[in-house]
Amino acid sequence: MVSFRFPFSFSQPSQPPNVTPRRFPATAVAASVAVAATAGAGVAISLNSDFQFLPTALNLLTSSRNGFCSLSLADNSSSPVTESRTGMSFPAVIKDSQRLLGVGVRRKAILGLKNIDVYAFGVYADDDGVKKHLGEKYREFSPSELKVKEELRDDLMESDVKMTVRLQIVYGRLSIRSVRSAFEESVGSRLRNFEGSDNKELLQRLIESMNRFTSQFRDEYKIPRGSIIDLSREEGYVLRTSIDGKEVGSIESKVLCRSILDLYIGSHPFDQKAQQDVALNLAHQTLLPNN
Ligand code: DAO
Ligand code: DAO
Repeated sequence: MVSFRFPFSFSQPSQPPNVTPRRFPATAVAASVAVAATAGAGVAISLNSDFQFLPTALNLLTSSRNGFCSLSLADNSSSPVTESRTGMSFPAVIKDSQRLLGVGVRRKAILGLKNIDVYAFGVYADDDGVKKHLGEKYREFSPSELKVKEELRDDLMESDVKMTVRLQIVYGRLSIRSVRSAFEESVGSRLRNFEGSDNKELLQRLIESMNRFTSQFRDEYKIPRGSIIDLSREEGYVLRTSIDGKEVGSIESKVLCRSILDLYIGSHPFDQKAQQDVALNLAHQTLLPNN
């Protein structure tokens, strides 16, 4: 059997209960869209195309570029990857076939002042699913062309390739209430993607699935530091949520799956560097030959 080297790259900064079901009234959504649109207007987020793929002769290779070090892992490496800022470790493969494409940190400003690290995250995608759904369409491209192709990430987000975003909680005082409102704020701000009359139905569907999703978060759930939350897209656009391996619920919604993935690998991600790592590793995964 031929052993094929799959050069994963992970960037690393140089330093190292009373639930009241909430609803999204149309007015609140409209306000959120307006705020998001205004906030986004003056911000230009550009993809750093200077991110370089590093060939790997060694399992781990470190190199400095633009103030970042990149960690490269060889193909089939089963070594976990540590997110350098938080020290949280992510397995290379989960659920038998979903491979880690990138890790990052979700930070949030409290009271507009201090930024806290809320959780570290890892983005995983099913090996065969990626090759099957994207391989044919993109086979003419080189890895360096492909890694900057936004359409590749878009296609992955639209597809029903099995994926998981694993969150590992860093901030020790998270309440379910703050998770619920952060989720509403984050995904709510993505609703602008569905603005316009053609998309009214889609917008309505997203709002309904957001409501179903947040009604899964019961106040009695505890998510102390170290908790692992898996947000998995399964076949048929089913979003399955689990906390420390225990299933919390599942919801079928293509638009909700897409909107959640958009937070991590869309064009305005929580962690730009993580999104770039995912883009790079996804490009390589797409171009791997079938076994
Ligand atoms: O204590 O009020 C506070 C600050 C909490 C910030 C919460 C951010 C929540 C982010 C979502 C976490 C998803 C698991
Ligand atoms: O970081 O702002 C954000 C959005 C995170 C989405 C979090 C979904 C968390 C699901 C937690 C379930 C807890 C019961």
